[in-house]
Amino acid sequence: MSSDAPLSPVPLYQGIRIESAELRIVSLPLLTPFVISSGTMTAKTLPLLVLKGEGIEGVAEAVMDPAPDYLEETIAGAMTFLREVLLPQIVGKRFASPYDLQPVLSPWRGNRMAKAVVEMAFWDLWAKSLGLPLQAALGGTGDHVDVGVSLGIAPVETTLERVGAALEQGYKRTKLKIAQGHDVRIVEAVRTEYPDIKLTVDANTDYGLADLPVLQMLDDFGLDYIEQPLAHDDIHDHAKVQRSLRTAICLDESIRSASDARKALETGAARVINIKVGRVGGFAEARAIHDTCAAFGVPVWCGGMLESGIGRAHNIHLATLANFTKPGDTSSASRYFERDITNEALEAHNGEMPVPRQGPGIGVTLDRAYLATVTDHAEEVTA
Ligand code: OSB
Ligand code: MG
Repeated sequence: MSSDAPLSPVPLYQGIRIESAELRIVSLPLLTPFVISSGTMTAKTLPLLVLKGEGIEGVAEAVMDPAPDYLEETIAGAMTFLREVLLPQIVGKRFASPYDLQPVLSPWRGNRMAKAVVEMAFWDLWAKSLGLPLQAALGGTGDHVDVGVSLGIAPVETTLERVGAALEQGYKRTKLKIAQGHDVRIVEAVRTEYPDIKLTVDANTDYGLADLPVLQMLDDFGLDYIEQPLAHDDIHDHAKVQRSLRTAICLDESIRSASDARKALETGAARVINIKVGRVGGFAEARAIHDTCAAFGVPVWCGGMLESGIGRAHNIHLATLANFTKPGDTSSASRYFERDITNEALEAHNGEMPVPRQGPGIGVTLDRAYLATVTDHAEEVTA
């Protein structure tokens, strides 16, 4: 049947005009200092970005530290780059999807953590505008993700207590931070007490090729993987070490992009990859790394940077993608903070972290009253 009535045109999707950006620095005290080979954290300081448009807010946090100890970026550098370069290029403009941000972000070198916070906040805004959970916009499924704990460097006795507590709570994998002189002894103690648990170590770049004998000693403990033993910017030498080990190497710091992942997997530098969306420049790159690894038959897992509930929510949604087959680092926020900046508590039960679903997008909301009390600095970028 045809009708004589003219077809009514489908309204064109206009995208989202970003009206303004709220940029903060937030400081949350840590319940216990977190010690890794490259430094000790007693508080989590994070840049928080809220993008506003179409009456909706998209939120994300950035993962760089005050000092360049994990990777090169710093909070001070990122704040300048965001305030003076990236945010003025997007505020007052309209974007139909997160991919339309790439022409603004990709011309600039590096600074993937600063780019990520912009891209991630827009994904939240976009998913909310479509009425979708972030997970669905990304292509993930399921109502929870499997998680383990990351335990900072501590004396053997303390470590054994912490491992015991994590296992009692049902966490699905235990990751021990190691450093030169704090490696074989601690792994041996944990392995002796817990012969069958899923155990990994993370060196945060503390070793060099000359330390191969130590890494070969770690090879005897049935570890699921050894994370980032060598330099942050070195894929090549990881390939050499991987050839001399039975245990898989997992790369974290060394993987900034899908092209890094391809190079690492082609050269055999790793057999597992840790994806942190905040490290690699956002969800577009995180998904590209995920897909590259899947094509190589290599599993990935979702790392963490002691994020507040905002960053944790982003991580959980990402980790529902199919190739995140190993337990991630997004454990309960209450392990780190007395109080979080989200209204919703992100708590794992039996090693399963529920996907937050308080509305569309990231599924958690800012506790504005508490946020105000933990904000060190706030500014607004308007068109
Ligand atoms: O290498 O994964 C890392 C924390 C700070 C810097 C680097 C790392 C970490 C963690 C913490 O391991 C994981 C978490 O968020 O619980
Ligand atoms: Mg790591």
